[in-house]
Amino acid sequence: VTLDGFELRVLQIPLVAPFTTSFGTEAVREVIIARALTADGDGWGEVVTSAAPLYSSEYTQGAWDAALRFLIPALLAERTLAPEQVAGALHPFVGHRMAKAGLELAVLDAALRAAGRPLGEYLGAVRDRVPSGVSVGIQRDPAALVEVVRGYLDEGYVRIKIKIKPGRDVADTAAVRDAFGGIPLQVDANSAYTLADADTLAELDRFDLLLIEQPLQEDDIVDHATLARRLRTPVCLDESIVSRKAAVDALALGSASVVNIKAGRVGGYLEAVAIQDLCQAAGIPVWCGGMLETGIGRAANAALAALPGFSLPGDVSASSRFYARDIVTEPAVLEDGHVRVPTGAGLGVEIDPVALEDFTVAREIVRR
Ligand code: OSB
Ligand code: MG
Repeated sequence: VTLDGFELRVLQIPLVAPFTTSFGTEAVREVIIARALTADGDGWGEVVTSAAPLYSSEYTQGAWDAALRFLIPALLAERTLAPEQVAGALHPFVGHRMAKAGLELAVLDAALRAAGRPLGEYLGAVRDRVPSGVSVGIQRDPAALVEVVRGYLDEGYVRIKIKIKPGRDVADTAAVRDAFGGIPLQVDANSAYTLADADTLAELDRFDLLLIEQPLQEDDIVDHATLARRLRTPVCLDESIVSRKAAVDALALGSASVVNIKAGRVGGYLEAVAIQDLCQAAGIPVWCGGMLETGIGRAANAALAALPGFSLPGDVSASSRFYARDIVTEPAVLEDGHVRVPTGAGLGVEIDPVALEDFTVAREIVRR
């Protein structure tokens, strides 16, 4: 595409209920929406940072600054740019993967819309819908958790993931397992433990979980391998897998037997596809993680999750799991426990300009 510029917006969108993880509680989703302005039309992307660097080192104002100061100027320095060239143009800048991913998605969307090609087809999707799992935050107590999970099961979600943290692990998991029998169930610790907690984590073995996600810290790649040998529950990495290379290393060390793939965390949807390719060749199941995406990122995640290596249900839930109002005109809905892969050109969803404007708290346009 011939890039004329980018528009960035910070949005603040209220969540239908506060979302609590081991690292904190959020009631409003703060997110950056990127719009690529090209000679052939616009494209949309989502930078999935949060307001504070609690999940990873990235956060709204850091991504905003990196994008405006370094990333966007590097992209605008090219006369024309194919989506496949974005990562290379941004490679000199260390880190800031969520910012890079959001810009790459905007360029991808613009190029694919112009070519009349759906993102799913471009990425290699082999399904027209994907099984929908739901990520359930920490609740007041295990009884409250059971009621929240019951609601999601009633809606049709095919897999439940509960957030855990020290002191809110075994009893919470036991409550859900006891209430609902053999449902597909997994837990996500978001880095809240250390190897010293191995005995507690081993207690989760009796619940026949699909996996335990990211028990230790992002750079605890060796400790995860040690822990994996102590547990019967498969260890899945989220935060640690920041690139294809990180996945290669984790698989070589035995740090993970399942991988959560999030395009934002790894610097883009193309890097995400490369990780699914790697894992598929290695016989390692992958699933698509979520970052409370708006309709933009949610459409892209549905396309990604439709690739053949995604053999476990992802955190690709309906928009209504987080939002009463989305910024696209046809938000993702749950149909028989699945979310449809959009078939229109590019992301295959249209922006609701009024909703976009209503949620915008900051806006910047950079032109060549
Ligand atoms: O660890 O998967 C995670 C949300 C924000 C940050 C990290 C995570 C999550 C979730 C929500 O679990 C997943 C979703 O968007 O459905
Ligand atoms: Mg996670």
